[in-house]
Amino acid sequence: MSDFTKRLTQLQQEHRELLERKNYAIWPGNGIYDRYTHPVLTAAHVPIFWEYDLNPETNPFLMKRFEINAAFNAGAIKHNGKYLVVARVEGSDRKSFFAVAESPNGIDNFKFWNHPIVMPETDEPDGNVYDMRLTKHEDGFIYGLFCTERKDPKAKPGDESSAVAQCGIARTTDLKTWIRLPDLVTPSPQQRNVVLHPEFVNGKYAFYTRPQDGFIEAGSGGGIGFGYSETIEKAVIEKEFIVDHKQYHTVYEIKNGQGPAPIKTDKGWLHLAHGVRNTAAGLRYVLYMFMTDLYDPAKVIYKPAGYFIAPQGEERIGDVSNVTFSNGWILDDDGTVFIYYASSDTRLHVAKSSIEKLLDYVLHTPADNFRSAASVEVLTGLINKNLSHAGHSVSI
Ligand code: M1P
Repeated sequence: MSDFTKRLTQLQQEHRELLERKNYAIWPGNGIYDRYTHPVLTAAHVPIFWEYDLNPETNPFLMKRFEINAAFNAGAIKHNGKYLVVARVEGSDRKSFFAVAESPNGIDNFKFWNHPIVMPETDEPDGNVYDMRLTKHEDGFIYGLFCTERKDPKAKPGDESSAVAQCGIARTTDLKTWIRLPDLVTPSPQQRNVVLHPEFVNGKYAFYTRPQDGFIEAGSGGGIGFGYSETIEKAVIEKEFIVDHKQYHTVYEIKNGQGPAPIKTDKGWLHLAHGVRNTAAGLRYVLYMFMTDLYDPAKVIYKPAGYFIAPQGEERIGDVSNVTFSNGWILDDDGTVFIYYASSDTRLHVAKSSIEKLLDYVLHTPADNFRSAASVEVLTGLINKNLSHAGHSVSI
């Protein structure tokens, strides 16, 4: 047997084993959600025929011809009974693109479709595209809003890293064929983490935005914004206002951004977002939750203190370490919620919860009171309640 055939056989076997690997919930967990033993998607999940030319005549050494570096930040949706994620797949050339992977159960056996998404461009070609948020809108379409990044035309000569980030918009009904619409226009110099609200609000399309002054820094942008557009075919937000501010000495001190589209419950809209703070070791990205009013999705009514998911163990390490980021979750028919979160810009994981648990978490976790003494007061209340065995008989 030739080396080509031997290596290919081994690669195919390892790939099959990876895709068929079972994922197990890690117990006892924190009661809010279960993490799982394995990531659901990694660079190694892409089909072998994406990376290798499989013709021994043109690739006698069976070399990788198109290396994939990472598969992470994914939008998510349940479609035709399948759990689909639209991952940010990044090649070794640093370019990201979108690709759909599907699973029969939402927690393992994720398999990429044969072809990545061919995303049409506007008149201004995209330099890089990433972080798609999927919204099944009441107008009947599935929208994908994502970041489109282009070299900053005002960059000084020699500056090859300044870029301008804006919100690209595309729509589809099957996740295969996409119609690209003009990029969102807002009053802010740059935008990232823009998400379409699933319902019309005051008869208009409503967007969560993340106004920012520069490519990395949110600056005076101030937090997660909100704005309306009369139309989606040429979406323009005239006025943005901040619904969830970045704030001193919190996990969202430097910047924050809406995660996936919010989930509607009878108590209000559940939101998942990421918050960023600075440390001596660089930026740290964690996830947090809040709830907005059912009739005014721009009004925050509950917000637990601190993070909901922070990088743990191997999640802490990757291309951009100390990052958890989420732009996709799926509410299943039985109330289960699959939260897809990526770690350190490298791989995608799932955490499983339910509407019941998430509501309990958001409604009953103490809010941040912004001072150490106030935190100690909250903790003391909990300790005293437990020590007095108020209303229960569990041994301490
Ligand atoms: O590298 C961490 C994240 O940085 C960006 O998020 P934000 O705009 O909030 O800083 C995005 O590029 C995201 O993809 C990335 O995971």
